[in-house]
Order: sequence, then C-alpha cells, then structure tokens
Amino acid sequence: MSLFAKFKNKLQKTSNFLSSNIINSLKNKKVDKETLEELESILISADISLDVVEKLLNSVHKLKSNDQEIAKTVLEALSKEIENILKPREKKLLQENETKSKILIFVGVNGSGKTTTIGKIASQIDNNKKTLIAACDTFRAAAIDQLKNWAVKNDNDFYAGDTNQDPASVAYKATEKFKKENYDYLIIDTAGRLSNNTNLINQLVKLKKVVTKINADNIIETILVLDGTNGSNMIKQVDIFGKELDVSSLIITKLDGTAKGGALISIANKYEIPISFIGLGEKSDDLSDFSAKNFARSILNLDE
Ligand SMILES: Nc1nc2c(ncn2[C@@H]2O[C@H](COP(=O)(O)OP(=O)(O)OP(=O)(O)O)[C@@H](O)[C@H]2O)c(=O)[nH]1
Ligand SMILES: [Mg+2]
Repeated sequence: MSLFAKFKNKLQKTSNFLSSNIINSLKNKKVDKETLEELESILISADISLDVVEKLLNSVHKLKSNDQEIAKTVLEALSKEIENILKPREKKLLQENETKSKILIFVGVNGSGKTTTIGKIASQIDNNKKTLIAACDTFRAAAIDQLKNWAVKNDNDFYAGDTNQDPASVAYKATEKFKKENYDYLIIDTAGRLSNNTNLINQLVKLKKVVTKINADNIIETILVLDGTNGSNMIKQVDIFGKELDVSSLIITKLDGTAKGGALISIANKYEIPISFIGLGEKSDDLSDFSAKNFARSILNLDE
C-alpha cells in the first residue's frame, strides 16, 4: 500500500465525517451565508479550532458560487489551506544517513501511546544502528514487560531499573551505558503522567536534566505523544508539557480511531513544534512519517 493509500484508509473516520457533511451542505450548489454557517459548524465539530475555521472559510468565501462542481472546488480549497498550515510542521525524526547519536525521551499522559510508539519507531531504525531501549516507567512492573516485549521483537538491547526506582536514576545509568558502549540511539520510555500533577512533571524535568548533563554533545529530542482521540483536549497537554520540558517533536496517535483528527490542524496552527509521526493503528507498521499533503487530502477524502 502506498503511503497516501495508508493515510486515506486509516483516516476514514475523520474523512467520512468531514467530506459527507461538506458535500451535503453544498447540495444547493451555492456558497452563500447559510452554507458558510453550515460549513463552520461542520469544521468545528471535527475539533478544528475557531481561528483555523476562520482561515479555512476565508478561502471558501472567495470561490465562485455558480461553479457546477462546487463541492469538489470547496474541498480542494480547504485542503490547500490545511496543507499550508501543516507544511511548516513536517519534520523527520529518523534521518537517513544520521551521523550523530541521538537520545529520544518520550513523554505524555497515561495511555497516549508512548510505549507502543517506541516499539514502532525502533522497528523503523536501520538494522546497522545500535539501539538501547530504557524503561524509565518504574511505576508498574507491567510497563517494563510491555517495553521489553517490543525490544525483544525488534532485537534491541534493553535496560531497566527496579519497580519504584527513581526514573531519573534509571535514565542516568542507561545514558552512561549508551555513552560507554557507543550506541547510536537511546530511547527512553517514561510513565504516563497526569498533566495537572506538578510533582510528576517535575520528575520528568529532573530526568531530562540528568540525561542532558552527561550528554551535552549528543542530540536530545523530547517527544510528546498525544492521543488523537482526545481531540482539542490535546492542546492543554501541549501547553503543559511544552512549557516545562521544551518539547522538540509531537507524535499524534490513534488517528485511525477518531473523527476528531481535525484537532491536529489546530495544534499545527497554534504551536511551532514539529510533528514527526502519526499513529494509524496498533501494529508495528502503523506509524507513518507525518505528511502535510497526505493528511490534508486524506481527511477530505480527495485523491492523491
Ligand atoms: N488504534 C490505535 N491504538 C493505538 C495507537 N497507538 C497506541 N495504541 C494503543 O493504545 C493503548 C495504550 O498504548 P501505550 O503505548 O501502552 O500507552 P502509554 O502512553 O505507554 O501508556 P502508559 O504507559 O500507561 O502511560 C494500547 O492498547 C495501544 O495498542 C494507534 O496509533 N492506533
Ligand atoms: Mg507506557
């Protein structure tokens, strides 16, 4: 399956909602005040924020209303505008021919998809790269096993501390091992945290500080994993984690399971943080590089 076909297939919940309602709202073949109001409420229902909806409607407002194929014209105009908003956020996390070692720290609330996403990403890393996976989610024994299963499956080295050990001290040991044994990647999993729990955020800040202190020369990426089914509630999480942890990249998961995929556009419009991957299912190949064009065209059910 091509990358575009995958986007289109997996983003169907959002695209069915958006395209069918938009086409329906244009059945009288006119872009008039009533149609614009209808479009506004459809876009808002897909969890697209008001400021983005205004931008999108501006691009529709300009269209000639006697166009015979007005629905298609409107969908094309919307997808262009959405692509413009998303394009600056495209950024690959895994570069081909990477020469520097990289440390990836995964953060995000409980259940957002951190551990699963780590497993998927590790399976995409070149076999000739040396990867160490570190379990710094020490709150639950099951969390360590879940990550270990992925490490075994992907043939990656694995480092874990003990249950209830200070996550920062596990990260410290893992980082020492990463340096001493010349790994190319260190991937750190952390516990899911409630974003309103200051103590837990502070613990992540401490973990990052420890890793940064002994690794000034390596690239450290702090990756915030967001559950796409949360729709516009993701914004609050970007606010909290982004401010405290200097997040360098976002991954939005579970977009296969929601009609609220429009919230990704709101995030891209509001924050300058790159989006590296999107999660499109539970299997190891259900993680795709984020593509502005593929996303914009898929969620409106357009062709490539
Ligand atoms: N449909 C779908 N399910 C996903 C996706 N990503 C993760 N999941 C599922 O979401 C659930 C939670 O994923 P985890 O990876 O355990 O989440 P976590 O952030 O590590 O959770 P904690 O360790 O509790 O903080 C699992 O059942 C995953 O299979 C996705 O892109 N699509
Ligand atoms: Mg986890």
